[in-house]
Amino acid sequence: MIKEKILVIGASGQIGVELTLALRKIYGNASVVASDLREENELLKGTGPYVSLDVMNKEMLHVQVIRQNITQIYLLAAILSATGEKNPNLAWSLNMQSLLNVLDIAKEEKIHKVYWPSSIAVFGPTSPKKDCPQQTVIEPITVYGISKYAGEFWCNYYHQRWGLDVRSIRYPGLISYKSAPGGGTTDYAVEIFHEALEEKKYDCFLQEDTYLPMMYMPDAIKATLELMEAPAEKITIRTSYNISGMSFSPKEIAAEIKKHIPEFIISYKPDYRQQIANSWPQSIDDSVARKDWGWKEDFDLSAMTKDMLENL
Ligand code: NAD
Ligand code: AKB
Repeated sequence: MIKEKILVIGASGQIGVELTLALRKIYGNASVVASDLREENELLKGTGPYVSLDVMNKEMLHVQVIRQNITQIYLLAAILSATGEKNPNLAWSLNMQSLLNVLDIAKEEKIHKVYWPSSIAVFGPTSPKKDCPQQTVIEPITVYGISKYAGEFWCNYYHQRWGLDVRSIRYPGLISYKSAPGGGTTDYAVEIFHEALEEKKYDCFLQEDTYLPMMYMPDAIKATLELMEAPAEKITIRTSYNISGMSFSPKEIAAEIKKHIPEFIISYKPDYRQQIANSWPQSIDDSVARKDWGWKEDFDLSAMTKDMLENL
């Protein structure tokens, strides 16, 4: 059996920390190299190798891939929806160039597998709101969504043209307690827990009835590992897979938190992120992922809320 050596780019971010730890459990600490532009996350310290790396510097990235004998790359560096609208040029440049650098090096160095996440942000106001299907009208209105949709087609292109085994998931908004979210529209669903515990109140930047697709981090990690471990012949989607966990509104998550913290109160002050949220579907049809590689979530709103409050 070939010994895999994995490079995680963006390892200090919300997903990167937990994914790196999960990969280290499977492949061994020394076989998973964490990397990021920012400093090593506290939770990663002492658990395995870390290199400081700017994914935009293609030469440096190439050197690391060769020097570390990398066989798989997980690319997580990106600028998310809300921050992207504040600096569209930077978001486009990072989100596209990082992917093109990785795909190019992966092709040249015959990397076995590449993972790159897309997002429900690819969908726009003309996509179906409920149970949004895998293949549908896709007209994103954020620079983040545009970059993700273009990225999906680059992944598909490298697979079709060069045979690169690149795989992807369109994550919903992710909720976690280990590492903080980084500038998304769905971040309210993490902030609300911190504020509920510390202040017993939360001023939400989305309206009470804004339903969005969401997922608890353990499910997102499970989906990522399952997709990456599935036999190649099971992967029929080489753009990016829809996956679904749960769907709720700020009012509903507040009611769930209130079951544990009765004095908790929520108020609403929608800002520019409301328009982004309004453009996305409320729920996702993930039947293709279920059929192809057996996807099934473990957490619903009530199980996730209980686990978040216990762990924070
Ligand atoms: P994050 O912002 O928390 O983490 C991204 C990490 O990338 C950060 O640690 C940052 O320092 C690093 N980074 C930025 N520029 C870099 C560079 N030039 N070189 C190296 N590292 C750099 O983001 P996240 O939430 O962990 O998201 C990871 C991926 O998952 C992204 O592609 C994102 O679009 C996607 N995604 C996330 C969510 C979510 O809810 N968190 C939902 C859908 C898709
Ligand atoms: C965001 O809100 O930008 C992310 C995402 C859904 O991609 N959480």
